[in-house]
Amino acid sequence: MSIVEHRVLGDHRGQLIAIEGARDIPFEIKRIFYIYGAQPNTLRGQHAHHKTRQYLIAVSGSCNVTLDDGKQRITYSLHQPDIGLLQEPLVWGTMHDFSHDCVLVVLASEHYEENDYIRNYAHFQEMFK
Ligand code: T46
Repeated sequence: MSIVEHRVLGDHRGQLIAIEGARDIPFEIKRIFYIYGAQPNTLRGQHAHHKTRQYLIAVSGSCNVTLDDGKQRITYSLHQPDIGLLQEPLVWGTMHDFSHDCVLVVLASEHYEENDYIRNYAHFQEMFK
């Protein structure tokens, strides 16, 4: 779980950020999805993954992400497009406090597979006993 700051390749035309799988983030990218139009008071996520690694970037607007590794819970603020947050497997993630213009892009290490999800927090906690 860590915040990464990316180099901004800007010039008079505007800004550009490039993120390459297995170079700028520690996995090859198999899937990209994004969330937008989330209500400010809504909670997204609220699950962990067995295998999938995720990398989250608020390319527009802002949101908070609370990561819980079974020992500690830390809330990160994603509020600029040049920072991203790595969410490792077996880390419970909750996305919240979305701004109205938030576009949260997620790069994932695996294809979508519902069996990879741990959606019950009690089961998640059991894994650390
Ligand atoms: C995460 C947060 C930020 C797919 O068909 N393919 C996909 O790749 C994904 C991510 C979802 N779906 C389907 C499954 C559900 O029927 O889209 C629907 C909504 O998915 P979910 O309820 O999991 O959405 P969130 O916002 O709670 O969570 C998602 C990701 O699942 C999660 O890994 O970190 O976005």
